[in-house]
Amino acid sequence: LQIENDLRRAVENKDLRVYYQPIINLSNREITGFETLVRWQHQTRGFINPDDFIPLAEETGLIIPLGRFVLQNACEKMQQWRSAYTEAKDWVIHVNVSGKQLCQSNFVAELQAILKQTEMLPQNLKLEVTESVFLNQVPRVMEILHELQFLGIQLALDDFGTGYSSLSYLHKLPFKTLKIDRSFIQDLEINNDKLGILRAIVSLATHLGMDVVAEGIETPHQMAQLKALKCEYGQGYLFSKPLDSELMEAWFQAEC
Ligand code: G
Ligand code: G
Ligand code: MN
Ligand code: NA
Repeated sequence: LQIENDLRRAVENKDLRVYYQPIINLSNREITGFETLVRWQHQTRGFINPDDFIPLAEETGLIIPLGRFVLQNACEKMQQWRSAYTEAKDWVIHVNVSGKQLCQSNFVAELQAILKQTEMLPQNLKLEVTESVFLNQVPRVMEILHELQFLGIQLALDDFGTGYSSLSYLHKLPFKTLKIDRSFIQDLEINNDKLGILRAIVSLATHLGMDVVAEGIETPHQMAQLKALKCEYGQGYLFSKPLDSELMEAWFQAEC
């Protein structure tokens, strides 16, 4: 397949860009961290979004070198920012990790090597996984998640509410953070059911001692509604869309 060869070459040549989107404390609008989102800079097709190549990367195993590249870049950038900005002391960098990547036999060892090499503290890294990682190899996934927790790396359950949300496992797993999928934040102004679901999710997470991040906040009204529900953190176009590191730095200097 042409596209597969292109992706293989892109990973080898590092024709990938790492974008960052701020995660905001809704009560004081301070930055608490960033989510890392990869883009593929294709030679003829321009920027390709991850939804259009992560599945292929998973199928072909290219997710392993691709994921390593993203982690390495994210940790390096976070360390640069930490030394450049006083505000950055407690920032946490979020990195998406797919099931195949997580279950790779030397994932934890490679991650530790990256942390060591970049001198990054494990508590400043948060890995985001979706519920789909539990579709197979549940005992193995549990084991790895607990191993990561033991190392002090934080974990977030991403896209909550879209998948196979089994409430029964939530309290057994070492997730520090619940990220509410943006479909629950869209049309919040006009949809009372969504408000009810959101209230229930925030209450559930809070009772389990988890932080909550609302994704896809686009309007001040959505932000106000989330604050009223005591949702503490958010991300979305209202604050900033995902930007490359140079533009993110410019945004930070203008806003903060
Ligand atoms: O903007 P956005 O199109 O960036 O991201 C789409 C999806 O791609 C997100 O749901 C995210 O989980 C996934 N994604 C983005 N970057 C990465 C990455 O570095 N690794 C993995 N595994 N998934 C990613
Ligand atoms: O990993 P995850 O599926 O949560 O990735 C977040 C996705 O949401 C990325 O594709 C990112 O570009 C997108 N996104 C981030 N903020 C907003 C927003 O405010 N509105 C919309 N429509 N998408 C957003
Ligand atoms: Mn995510
Ligand atoms: Na999400």
